[in-house]
Amino acid sequence: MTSFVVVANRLPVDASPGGLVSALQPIARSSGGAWVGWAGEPDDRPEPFEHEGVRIHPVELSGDDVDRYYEGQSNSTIWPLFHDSVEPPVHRRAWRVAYEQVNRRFAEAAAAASAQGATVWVHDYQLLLVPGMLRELRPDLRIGFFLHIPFPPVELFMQLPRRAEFLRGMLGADLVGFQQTLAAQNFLRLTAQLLGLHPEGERVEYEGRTVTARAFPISIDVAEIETLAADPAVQDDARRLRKDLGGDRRLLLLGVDRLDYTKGIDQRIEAYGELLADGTITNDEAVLVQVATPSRMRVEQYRQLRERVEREVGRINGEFGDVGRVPLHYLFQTRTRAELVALYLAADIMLVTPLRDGMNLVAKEYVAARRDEGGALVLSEFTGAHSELSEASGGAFSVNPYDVDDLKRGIAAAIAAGPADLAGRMRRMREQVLAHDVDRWARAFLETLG
Ligand code: ADQ
Repeated sequence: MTSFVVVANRLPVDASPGGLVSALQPIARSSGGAWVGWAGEPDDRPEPFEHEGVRIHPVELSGDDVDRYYEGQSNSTIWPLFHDSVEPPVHRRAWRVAYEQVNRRFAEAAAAASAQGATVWVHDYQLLLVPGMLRELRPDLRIGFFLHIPFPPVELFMQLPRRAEFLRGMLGADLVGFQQTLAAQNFLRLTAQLLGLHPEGERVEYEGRTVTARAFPISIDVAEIETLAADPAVQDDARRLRKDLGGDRRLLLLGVDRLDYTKGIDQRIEAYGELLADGTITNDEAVLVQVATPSRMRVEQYRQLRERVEREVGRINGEFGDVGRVPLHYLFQTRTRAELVALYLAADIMLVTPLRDGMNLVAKEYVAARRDEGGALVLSEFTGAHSELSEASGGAFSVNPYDVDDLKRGIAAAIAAGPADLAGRMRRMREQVLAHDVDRWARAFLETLG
């Protein structure tokens, strides 16, 4: 039993990319803690084991659990609803039942792994009920909860069947963390509207305890990215990439995302196609590389997105490409960290244009990689990263991804900007990212919880 326990849907043991694991692995390691999570394969429960200095407690999910709790309630109900319903959420009673059963399993595993008075940090939308269940099992624990995705406005949350139970689940924590202040405010407002509580400032009394709701904007392991960016082999790769894509004369635009309908990938590609069609850019001058890591491919909406994107890529290359030179390279692949950093170094313009995103770590990784103060970031208003990289620093080219004309305007502005302007923007964004890395984020959360 340990005095610090992370509880998250996934264990930090495989190479599957995703914000959560890349953010938390270094912290659990440096504090010698335990991690409760699913190993990622159905019907598989290895015994607890040690991995890179972290005690791992696997939770078993059956094939049905994966269908209902993970792909169903988590990724087809809560995920779209919390992202402004950019795809319609699907509601199924059987999914809710499985979600509750699986959340109880996680809570029991966390209770068993925690020493008396331990600090337990529960993560994300798959485990909204865990703080409340864990509180019942172990009132001695200090419980923190962090939501990595947006928390929706009151009127959207109200659509969720059994909404009060989800809210009570979150209120089981002593500290509820969000990416943005607006999300914390939505949550507090909801405790009044749905449960008749009386929030004051960022606190609310619930069942004789004080629950605090506050924004803790997540960040990245800056040192990891900077080290890779300084590596001569990575820099060689970046030069080779540019050469392969047609030399320095060609402007390189880049997108890096999980293939997810919240990321605005199809809107981005549409805007790029229109820039080619109206002659703002030509196939000789510009090339877009879109790396999309496969994600949730068993969920229907994700399969449809993949088809839409692939059709549009084919159309644009067919229409504007030439033999041996196409305007759009689409890689439906997962790349290593070093390969991503080489792409970041090679890219003149990074396109981060989600319809809604809790934070978006790719934007911060790009900025951290640009020690040369080169490059430009085109960034959606609807990302958490926008407050730091655009509102606070004026560094990014801000766009509304729902408006193709505005996307085109933002990209064109980044293309037209002079080198001194770009270097100034990058310098301001770098100051922000370098001063707020993921260690500081975790320390701030845990000190507040402490
Ligand atoms: P995600 O939705 O997964 O995270 P993001 O924050 O961009 O989004 O993190 C993705 C991570 O995966 C990044 O570290 C990125 O480098 C990596 N990645 C993306 N594409 C890749 C590829 N093709 N190959 C390899 N790696 C790739 C969720 C929320 C976000 C929030 C994070 C952290 O949706 O809003 O920022 O959690 O809280």
